Amino acid sequence: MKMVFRWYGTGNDTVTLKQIKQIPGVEGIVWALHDMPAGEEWPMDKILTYKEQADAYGLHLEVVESVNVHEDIKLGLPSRDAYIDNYKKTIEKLATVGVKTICYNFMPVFDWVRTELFKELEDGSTALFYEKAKVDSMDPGELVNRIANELDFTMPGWEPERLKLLAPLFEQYKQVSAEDLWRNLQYFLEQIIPTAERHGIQMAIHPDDPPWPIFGLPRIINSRESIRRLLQLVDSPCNGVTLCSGSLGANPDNDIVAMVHEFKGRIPFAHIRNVRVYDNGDFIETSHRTSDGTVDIAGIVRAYHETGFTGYARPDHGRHIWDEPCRPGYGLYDRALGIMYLWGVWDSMRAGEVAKRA
Ligand code: DNO
Repeated sequence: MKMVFRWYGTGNDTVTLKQIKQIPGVEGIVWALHDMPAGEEWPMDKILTYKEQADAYGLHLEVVESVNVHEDIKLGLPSRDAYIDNYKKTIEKLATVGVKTICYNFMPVFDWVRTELFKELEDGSTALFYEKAKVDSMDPGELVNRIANELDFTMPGWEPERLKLLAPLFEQYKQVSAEDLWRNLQYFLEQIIPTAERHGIQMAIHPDDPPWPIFGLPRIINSRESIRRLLQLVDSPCNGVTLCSGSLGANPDNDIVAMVHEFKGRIPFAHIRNVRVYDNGDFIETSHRTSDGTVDIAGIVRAYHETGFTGYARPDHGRHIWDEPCRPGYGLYDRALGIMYLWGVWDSMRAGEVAKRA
C-alpha cells in the first residue's frame, strides 16, 4: 500500500507540502490542475510547476485526481472526439513526469453531492452530510437557486458560470438512458485505454457519490455488479477502479471487503473513509475508525493486506476538528489521524505474518 495525500495546490489549499511530508508513511501527493476546464489539454508548463514543488519535498506525483471528462463525451455527442483527443494528449504529458494512475469519474453533471458541508457531530466536530429527502424532493431548477442563494448547499466544482449551463445540460441528458451512458463510457475507454497502456498509466474510475441516481440523471458506477461490468468493457489492467469506501459505503448493501477481494489487480487507487448511514438514507462522514461509522474500515484494510495490495491509498474526507480552518472534507488533522489508523491496521497484519513465520 503506497500512501498518498490529496493536495489542491499553492494558494488553493490550507495544508502545505511541508505538513504532508511529516505525516508518517506518506510518499506522494494526489494532485490536479484544478483550474483547467474539462476537455482541455493540460499545458506542460503548469504540469512541471507541480513537479518542481513536489520534488522540493521529496514527494512523488504519481497519482492525478482528476482529469475530468467533458460532458459531450458522457452525452455521446459528435464533438466528443476532439475532447477525447485532448484527453489522450494529457495522458501522454502526464506520463512524462512519472504519473502512474489517473482518477476520473463518469457522473453526469455533478461530481459528489452533499446537502451540508459543516454538520455538527456529537463531539462538536463537523463533517459533510447528505440529507436524502432534501435531494430526492428537489428539481434541477430549485437546485440552481439553492446553489446560488444558500451557503449551506454546495456542489463542489460548481462555479457560478457553470450553473448557467445547468438547464440546457439537463435537457440534453433527458435523451440519455443508463444504457446510453454505459455505451458512451465504453466508447471513451476503447479510445483512451490503448494510450494509457502505451504510457504505463492505469485509469481508475471513481464510483458515483452518492451511489444512486440523483435529480433524474443516470449514474452507473455504484455497486459490485456495475464495477464488474466496467472492468469487462475493456479487459485491461489499465482499466481500473478507484475503490472509494465512503462513496460505495453510503449504500450498506455494498460489501466493500468482498470487492477488494474480487477486483484484486484492478484497483490502482484506494480511497479509504468511513460514513455513518441512517435508516432514512441520510449519511454523515465520520472519523476513519470502524466503530464510528457503518463501513468496516479495519476489515477493508485487512482485505487489502490479504490480497497483497501494492496500489496507492489515500485517506479520503475527514471531519473538521480542533478548529482547523480548511476546505470541506480536506483538513490536515483528521486525515492525518485517519492515515495512522490505516497504518495501525496494516502494520498489525504484518506483525501477525512475522509471528506466523517464526
Ligand atoms: C471528493 C472526491 C471526488 C473525486 C472525483 C473523481 O472528494 O472523492 O470529487 O475526486 O469524483 O473524479
